[in-house]
Amino acid sequence: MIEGIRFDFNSGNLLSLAPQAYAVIVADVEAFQMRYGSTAAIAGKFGKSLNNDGETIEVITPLGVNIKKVTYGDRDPWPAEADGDGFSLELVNPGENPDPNDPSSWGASTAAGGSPGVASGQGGGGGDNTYDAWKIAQFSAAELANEAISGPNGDPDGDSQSNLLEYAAGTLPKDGQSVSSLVVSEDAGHVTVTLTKAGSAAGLTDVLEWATDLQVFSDATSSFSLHSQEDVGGGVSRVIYRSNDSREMIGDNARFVRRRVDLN
Ligand SMILES: [Ca+2]
Ligand SMILES: [Ca+2]
Repeated sequence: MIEGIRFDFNSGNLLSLAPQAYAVIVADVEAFQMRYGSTAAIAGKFGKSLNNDGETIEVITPLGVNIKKVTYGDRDPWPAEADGDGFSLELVNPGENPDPNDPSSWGASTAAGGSPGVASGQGGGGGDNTYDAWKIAQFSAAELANEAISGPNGDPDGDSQSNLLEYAAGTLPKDGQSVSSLVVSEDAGHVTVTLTKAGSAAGLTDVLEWATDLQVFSDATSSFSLHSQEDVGGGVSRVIYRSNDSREMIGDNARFVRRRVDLN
């Protein structure tokens, strides 16, 4: 079928497929179901893996007739988001029988982890923008089984930023160099707080708190307004909040500012 992997549907588990139905072929059934649940119809297993940089895929009938052939890539104009960041390459309108060799027929999955076995963006265990979907894209099956590593409070890269904060801020949970910062500054007499946010992060309470000492923090949400938001790439924005009151009026309240992230 292709250079990297080969799969014969005749020897698989699924010999027919209804119109517009989905099936997957996977490398490891157990690992797949651990990540995505058992909703997807699994036609069978393949060995090896597809190349992240591009490869040719062919679908051939038992009589050797080529039904589809596509050589995908990972460079422009192919969707860059699908290159190694946990997003999958998906046909945008599969029902319209698009030309698979035209890169514009393809897009990156709406959620990290893709949506194997169901239509794009329709869930599938890894298909929504939740912490669970994010961790599936970030961690291996063995790591997912260990809450201390992949759970929201885990910090496997030892950068003192919990997985949950890395999810909210759009940083990498297994790269200690990939960290987010909270920069408190002053702009025209007002307090500004600059931080990064992953645009896809959902299901979170992500708020600013402040305190006059390091003991008692209180919610500062209503004291700040969104000042600016700038796309810094990779689906991450640099967001600046600005205090509604002047620095002078706030007094000591903003001596300490922190970001609190909780799962809803
Ligand atoms: Ca960390
Ligand atoms: Ca990190």
